[in-house]
Amino acid sequence: MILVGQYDSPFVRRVAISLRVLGFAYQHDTRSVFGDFDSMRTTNPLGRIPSLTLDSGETLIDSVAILDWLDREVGPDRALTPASGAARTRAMQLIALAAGGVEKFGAENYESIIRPAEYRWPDWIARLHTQGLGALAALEHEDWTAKPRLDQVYISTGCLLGYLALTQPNTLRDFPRLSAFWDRCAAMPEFIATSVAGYGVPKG
Ligand SMILES: N[C@@H](CCC(=O)N[C@@H](CS)C(=O)NCC(=O)O)C(=O)O
Repeated sequence: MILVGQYDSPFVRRVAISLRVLGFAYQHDTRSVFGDFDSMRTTNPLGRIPSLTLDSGETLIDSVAILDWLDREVGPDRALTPASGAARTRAMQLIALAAGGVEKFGAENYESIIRPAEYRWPDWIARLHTQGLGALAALEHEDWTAKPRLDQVYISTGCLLGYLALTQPNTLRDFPRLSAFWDRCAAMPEFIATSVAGYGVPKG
């Protein structure tokens, strides 16, 4: 299997950590969505990451679809998200908050880092930040010490927090439970193996 995309993308990172937790070996293709845009579009028509090329040669795109495939591949007993019922509904809601937070803080970072300064719209950037904070506030209510192993709620939330630690660490200061959870994640082998020294945008 080949995982395409750099680990500064929390969507790539949550796939990488899921692969590791589930015991899948993979190669890592570190082409950049920005620096290697034309090449990336030959892997994913949307020109974004992550993609996962399976041993069959088929390429899956989008972390949601990839994580769904991984869970089905290992079966319900080992899946990282409950297969059905209220437990699945609840997990999917928390994962949606985590992924939505990544989308909003990610868009904020793109708007404030990539967009040329003269074209930036402060009100829009503030709106994106408020939306991201909404996800953090909702997730802060959860008990982040309850589960003994990494599941998809923990992995996706940990990747959101890791992204914030990398790009805007001060944002985490007002969320003590999430900060403590991030400290735990950052010490786990799966997170250490997928850590990056700096934020790769616009290069990565
Ligand atoms: N819904 C997608 C979102 C993927 C995504 O937004 N990836 C970002 C990196 S974090 C990307 O490729 N951005 C470059 C672009 O969209 O031009 C997923 O879950 O995989």
